[in-house]
Amino acid sequence: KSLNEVYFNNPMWPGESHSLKVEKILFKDKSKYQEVLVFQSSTYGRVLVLDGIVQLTEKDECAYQEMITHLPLCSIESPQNVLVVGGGDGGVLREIARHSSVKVIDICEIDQMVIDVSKKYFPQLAIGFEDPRVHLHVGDAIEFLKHAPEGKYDAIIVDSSDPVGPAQELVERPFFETIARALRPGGVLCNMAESMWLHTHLIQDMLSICRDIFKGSVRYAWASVPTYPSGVIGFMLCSTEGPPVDFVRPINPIEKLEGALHYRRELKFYNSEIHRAAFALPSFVRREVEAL
Ligand code: AAT
Repeated sequence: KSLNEVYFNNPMWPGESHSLKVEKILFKDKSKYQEVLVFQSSTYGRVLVLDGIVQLTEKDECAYQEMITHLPLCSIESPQNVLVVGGGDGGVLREIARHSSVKVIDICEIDQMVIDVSKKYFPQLAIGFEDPRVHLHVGDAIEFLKHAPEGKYDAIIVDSSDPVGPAQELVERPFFETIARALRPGGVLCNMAESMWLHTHLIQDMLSICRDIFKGSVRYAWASVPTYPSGVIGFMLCSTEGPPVDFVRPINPIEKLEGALHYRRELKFYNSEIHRAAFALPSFVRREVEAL
């Protein structure tokens, strides 16, 4: 294979690649769903890679996990029932657990190998599984949501991989319809929503589907995550019809929640100012979002 074929052939970001120096391969195996790799990098700590795509590094996982969790949970008053789709590393669970109002944390991850690998190599993320409010379901989230009780959840967080492989259907209309059904009126969804530099069309498609289905509000936010393609990641926030949700001004600020800032470990990235700032969009993105 030529270097071009090796480095620049991912359909999600053709023609570019980001590299990290490998100190040591710690784990490599093929699960039923994907290739799972863990390596020690020289500058970002340990790295989890699925099918050749970086899912997290020890150094910058805080930015992604804290944002995808607290953007939705701080936007509603006392969230109680929360569902995580994907997220088998446990990092999002760790963040949800900071919210003492939460009573039930369901998680549906398709790949048992991701969970096992995280428990072994990323204990500071997998600690999320130790919270007694967590109920783990290993299976396809598409099926799980089809059978979820109507109106059960206050918030659903979709921490899924890119839409190639097992996450393909997680960006399609029927999936969003089952999410809306599983949320209570005025419930919120936060969905991983790719890079504004690379995936304009994918983001526009998700936005127009969600504007159709979620009759409350739909907003796009973003944050810097250096090891994701182009160095940023987006989040789509949606609410169902019901008590109105103003995502831009957190009604349930993390700074006022008892113990939340320090629960098991200090918050590293998220605060209320970052929350509000995440919704400020560059002009080209604003035009694309408004053009719909
Ligand atoms: N918090 C780490 C970030 C991730 S991990 C995404 C997880 O979603 C993986 O563990 C994968 O196994 C799981 N997953 C994929 N498809 C499904 C499905 N159909 N049902 C349940 N779980 C699923 C995401 C990083 C984003 C990277 C951005 N480039």
